[in-house]
Amino acid sequence: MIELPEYKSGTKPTWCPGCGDYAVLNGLQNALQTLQLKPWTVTVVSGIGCSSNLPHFLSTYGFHSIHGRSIPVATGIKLANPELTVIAAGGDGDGYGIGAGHFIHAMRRNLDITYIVMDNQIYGLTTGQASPTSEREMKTKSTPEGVIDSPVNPIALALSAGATYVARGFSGDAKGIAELLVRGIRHKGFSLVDILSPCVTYNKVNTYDWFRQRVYSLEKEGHDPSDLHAALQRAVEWPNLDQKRDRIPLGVFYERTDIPTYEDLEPALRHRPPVKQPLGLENPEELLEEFR
Ligand SMILES: Cc1ncc(C[n+]2csc(CCOP(=O)(O)OP(=O)(O)O)c2C)c(N)n1
Ligand code: SF4
Ligand SMILES: [Mg+2]
Repeated sequence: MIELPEYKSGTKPTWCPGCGDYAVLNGLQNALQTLQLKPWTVTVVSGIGCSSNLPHFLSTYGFHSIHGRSIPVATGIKLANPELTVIAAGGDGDGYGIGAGHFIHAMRRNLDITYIVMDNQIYGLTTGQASPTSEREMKTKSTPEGVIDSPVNPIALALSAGATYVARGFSGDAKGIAELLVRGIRHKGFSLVDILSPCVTYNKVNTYDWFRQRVYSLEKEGHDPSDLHAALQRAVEWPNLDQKRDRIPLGVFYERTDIPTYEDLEPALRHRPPVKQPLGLENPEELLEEFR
């Protein structure tokens, strides 16, 4: 039995007190423990941002990559060793802005990875500029007269791009996050778990209270996650062009289990994954020496 503390690294998070990302870390550690995944069989890959510091606080393998590039690195790791549980994690700026192209293509490939986006609708690390999910009219350091772009709708984007597990959590509910992550990590195929994770320092609009007044449970309303059309209808409830802010669905929008993964279809993996193949170098130590 692996106990919860075994998923924690010795490094304490440096997030601001009250940051939503604490609940995501907590939810992920609980999910890994529920699944009894051995820390050395899990790799968590991030980009750059406050949220992307997450791998440092876990005892699993981790890779703190560069801005917007968690998905390509996660893809490489998964294809080199498909036996690993690969989780990508980061922020809304990282995943839905600079990394948006990678995000879309990983979904249409149905790679078997879980992508956690800590969506605070702001650039936290760089001290409060508008992000791709900032709402219209929001005043930020980079938009002193208010945002004029429409926000990205990550759930609708994921559903249309081919993700086979699409869910939304909220940092006001760490238990709910853990449940969504257990299901997402178990799911064979691309899982997006977008988590509304308030930035208490730079986003004074989308606060815990703001969300608490608007969120509701898809499950309690009898939503059927196997129904793509119903999922799309729920997805466009928020955010939407009319700026209706009354109802924000939480939970599993969609799950489909009969689509093959990229790894299932990739001819190069039919024989043996790269990690199990000989390096083809006479003296690998000599090569490694160059990087020491
Ligand atoms: C190529 C590149 N462009 C810009 C930056 C500066 N930068 C670092 S983090 C960040 C945005 C972070 O926002 P988000 O991904 O939402 O993460 P958060 O800090 O809100 O968790 C930016 C623009 C960078 N590091 N690299
Ligand atoms: S700046 Fe915002 S996102 Fe970053 S740690 Fe503080 S509360 Fe969290
Ligand atoms: Mg952000």
